[in-house]
Amino acid sequence: MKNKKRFNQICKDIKSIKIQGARNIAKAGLKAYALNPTKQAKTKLLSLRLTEPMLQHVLNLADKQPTEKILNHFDEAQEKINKHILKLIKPKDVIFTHCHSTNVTHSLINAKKKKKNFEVYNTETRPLFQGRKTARELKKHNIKVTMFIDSALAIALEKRQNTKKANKIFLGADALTKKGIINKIGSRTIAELAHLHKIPLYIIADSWKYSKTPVPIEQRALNEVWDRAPKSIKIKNPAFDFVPKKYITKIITEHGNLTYNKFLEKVNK
Ligand code: RUB
Repeated sequence: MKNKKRFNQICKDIKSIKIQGARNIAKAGLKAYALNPTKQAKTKLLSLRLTEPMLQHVLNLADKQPTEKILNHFDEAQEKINKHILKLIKPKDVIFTHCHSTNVTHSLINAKKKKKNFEVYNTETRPLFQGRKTARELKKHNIKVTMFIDSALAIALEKRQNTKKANKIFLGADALTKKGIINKIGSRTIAELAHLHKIPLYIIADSWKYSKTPVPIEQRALNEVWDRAPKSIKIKNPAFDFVPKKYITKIITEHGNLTYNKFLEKVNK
């Protein structure tokens, strides 16, 4: 009963975004599955966040491998990613990011610890404000952060209204597919603007997010956008958006800093 209660609490925390981001969701899902290793539990966990192939990957592995071994992968992959990011960051870089991605924040924190001199611009990420989590975490590690409201995206990327020009964009990913990546809503707009202003867009992600099958886009509760909105007003709350590979300069995974097509060759071997 105690395990069931803990399992249900983890499910609740994943659904409510208390636990958020692909890696945290996959790790928490794995923990929950260890408490309740049944077919129904797996189905329930996979129904919580639809756009999470890494969770699926990890739950499938859980039937074959010890939890410890699966968990080790996350840190090993992150360490390799960190090394590539360290080479990529140049003095005085202004790096733009969106939402909260552990693959992104961990690599930035590592670069700061290795004395890289850069600053970060980020967006608050409505409706659930995961950008605040990013800003807090980076600031805690003495990284200079400037946060913008989502609608100020163009100002955050260009040199206007006393801002600098962001010269690199780092986005995480929930899903990596044959045609491109899926990440937090807003990512497509960021990618299109990056293309327009010739700002390189880097996707920083663990390769376990790759999916050979189509990945659905999660639609979230409407009250996250407007609580008790008039019934006559239609609201949409898509959690994620698709970014075509043509907008991606490079993807940085544990396999290296690669063009998207080279990455696909690696994962499809
Ligand atoms: C989080 C989000 C993150 C990816 C990658 O969305 O879009 O960029 O999940 O995260 P949400 P990580 O807040 O809706 O879960 O790098 O931590 O795996």
